[in-house]
Amino acid sequence: MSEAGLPPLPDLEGDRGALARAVSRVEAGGDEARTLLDAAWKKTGRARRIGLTGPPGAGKSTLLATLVPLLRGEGKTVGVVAVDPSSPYTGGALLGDRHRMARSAADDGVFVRSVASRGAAGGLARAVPAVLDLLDAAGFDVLCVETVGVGQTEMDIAALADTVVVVLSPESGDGVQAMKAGLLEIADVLCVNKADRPDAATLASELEQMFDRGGERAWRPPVVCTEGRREVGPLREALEAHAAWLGQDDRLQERRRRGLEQRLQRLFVSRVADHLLERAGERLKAEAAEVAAGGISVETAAARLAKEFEA
Ligand SMILES: Nc1nc2c(ncn2[C@@H]2O[C@H](COP(=O)(O)OP(=O)(O)OP(=O)(O)O)[C@@H](O)[C@H]2O)c(=O)[nH]1
Ligand SMILES: [Mg+2]
Repeated sequence: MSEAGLPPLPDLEGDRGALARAVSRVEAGGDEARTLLDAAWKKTGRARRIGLTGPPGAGKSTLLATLVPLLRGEGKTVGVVAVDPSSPYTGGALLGDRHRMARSAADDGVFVRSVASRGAAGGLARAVPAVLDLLDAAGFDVLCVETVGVGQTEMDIAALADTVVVVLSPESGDGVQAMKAGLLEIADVLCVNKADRPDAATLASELEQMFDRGGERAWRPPVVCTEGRREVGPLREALEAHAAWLGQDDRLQERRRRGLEQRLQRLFVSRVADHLLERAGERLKAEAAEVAAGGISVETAAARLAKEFEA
């Protein structure tokens, strides 16, 4: 069916079906997605954006499944975007998160969407920021995005979220891993989940010490302990505290401005890269063959190509 007759921005607030279709259009990308996003853009900026990241299995989805009803209880509408790790076999989205959040599924004030990362090399799926913008325009009060913090993605989430929650669990040396991966640097709230496990308190105090040694930060991230399935109150409070802090002066505006700049930069670079790869395809193969034959180093081949396609 042709979409040409559709208004630029359908009734996203009143019609959940229309919203779901609009999200799919945005995910598909291209001109149609951009028309929609241009129309949605001026309605964005109202939603509070919370990002949850952390190692696989730390309890991000479980926390959200408890936090979302809490927010609903406060009268807030909530959009959830879960970015699944792409499967090397199918590239499709894993639906686990969806099922776990089924409790909220019957509620019209909650919208849950799984987005496949589809191998967007080293970064968040390109569509994720756009989907968040669309949900923002649709009037949701709070937007939550869950990503697995294992690679580049954590840096991207900092550009998207007003508040980044890094979720760790006392298992498998999460604390040390997180520090190595640079996760602590982007954390606005540190959430030690699985507080029912014996080592949780130790991990929490280790993290406190890391922050104490880490020098002055304008915002010292609170370390909170949660039990994903039932006790998320401390996380809720920490989110409130960070929101209050962001509300002072023009901190929130400044953070969002920097985030937009970063998004723009990434989109620009990935477009240019796509374009160049397309143009340089044959030459790349030829250079690779020469490298393989032992003629020149990879470095020299890359420099040569870069110079050739510079303009
Ligand atoms: N004991 C205990 N188990 C928990 C707690 N929170 C979550 N879990 C369990 O930990 C496992 C992983 O939880 P998820 O919520 O799927 O973790 P996740 O961080 O979303 O995992 P990925 O999406 O794969 O990165 C599940 O079996 C949960 O039931 C908790 O507070 N205590
Ligand atoms: Mg999950």
